Amino acid sequence: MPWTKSLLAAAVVGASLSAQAAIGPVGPGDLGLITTDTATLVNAIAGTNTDINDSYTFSLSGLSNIVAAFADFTPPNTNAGDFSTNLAGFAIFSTSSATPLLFDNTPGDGLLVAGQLGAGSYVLTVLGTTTGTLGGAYAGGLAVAAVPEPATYLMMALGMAALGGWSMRQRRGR
Ligand SMILES: [Ca+2]
Repeated sequence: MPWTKSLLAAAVVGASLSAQAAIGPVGPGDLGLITTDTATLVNAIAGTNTDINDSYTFSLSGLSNIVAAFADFTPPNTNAGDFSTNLAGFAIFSTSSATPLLFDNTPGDGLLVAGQLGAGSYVLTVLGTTTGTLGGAYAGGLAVAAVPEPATYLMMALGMAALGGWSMRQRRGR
């Protein structure tokens, strides 16, 4: 493959993949605008039988694919006691509605959601209770990837067609 064609192909692939960045680890609070990022969300809560009701707010500028997961984080026991959590579930709400859009309240098979959300402001809530003598902790992730708009697909298709035509001309010219 001629190097100019390789460069062109690399540019087309590069344009179709947005850079994936990392946020955190961060505790409850405002994550700001997320376009295509993976946020690591963690918290440690002191005391046995302490209710966990943590909120993470974020906003999206357009239709996005969302994957989020949470798990009890249990470090090894120490002489001072143990540290564990009973997570009940988590949910993502629009800030303008009390109805969860994505949620998993069945921790037995793991806590995971996947779906799409449009532009807007959201709050992700984590619920549970600490069960360790020292308290508990959890760790989770929120992965956001922008869904390409139809115009982007059209540009990619035109780019592919241009590449194809260029390649045909090259072969005929030989
Ligand atoms: Ca589940």
